[in-house]
Amino acid sequence: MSVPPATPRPAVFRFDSALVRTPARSVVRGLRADDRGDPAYDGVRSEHDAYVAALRAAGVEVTVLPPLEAFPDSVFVEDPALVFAEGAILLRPGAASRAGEVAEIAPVLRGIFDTVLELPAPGFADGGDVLLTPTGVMIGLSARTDRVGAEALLACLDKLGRKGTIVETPAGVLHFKTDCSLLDDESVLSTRRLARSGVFDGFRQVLVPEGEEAAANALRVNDVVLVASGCPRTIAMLDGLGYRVVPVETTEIGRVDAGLSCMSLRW
Ligand code: CIR
Repeated sequence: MSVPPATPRPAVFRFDSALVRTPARSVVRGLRADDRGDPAYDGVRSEHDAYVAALRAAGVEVTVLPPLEAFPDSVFVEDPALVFAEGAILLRPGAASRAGEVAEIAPVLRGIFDTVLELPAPGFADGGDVLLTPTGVMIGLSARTDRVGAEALLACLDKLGRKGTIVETPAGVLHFKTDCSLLDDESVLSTRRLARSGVFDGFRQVLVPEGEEAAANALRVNDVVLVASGCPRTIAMLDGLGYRVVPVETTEIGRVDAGLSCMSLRW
């Protein structure tokens, strides 16, 4: 009997589909580490619209879910679930006010994926702490993702045929991916404080310039890299390295700690 050749997985930054959620008016009361004032709702909406347009321009079919007023942070769909081409995992967000977002996104994911796993209690894990790389899935421990949650997530990933490793997030950093993103098959964009931990040894490391730490949460989607438009030195650096950079404004949504990965689920 001949064994069919294994189908190689496409590059981890190749996506056909994405889910996003329209920001609720309550987004102005979203969680934040430092209070720099509430975001203006209209500004959040137009930044979100531009983000969706950038994903579509990158070749992704984007499904827009309706706003959830009861959940101010529900625009950040990356945190309550993880998705891969082979299935989804419903997570347990570490912020109490966000726990109910899982029940809201669960039926949507069950309608899309044949396999939907559930992270078991009692641990917690946020999708913002999970970085998919060509060599495996990194899970950062943080104030939102605890060791019990991370270990339960390793078991879920194993069921999907994915290998995970548990790493540390620098103290005071919201999520692991607040400080990093994948640029291509061998390169990561990282803050200096995260790279210093050695977590990316083995990768080509591109460091964001001092003062532009917010740029580290970029988003590689197909042939382009979405980067916060308020970080011109990072944009120039990536441009100089040959990446096709698409600047996306995050001024208002950034007041509630948005990055570019956290506003979509992609597969
Ligand atoms: C929160 O604190 O949960 C939201 N205000 C921001 C979440 C950002 N998510 C992410 O980076 N994955």
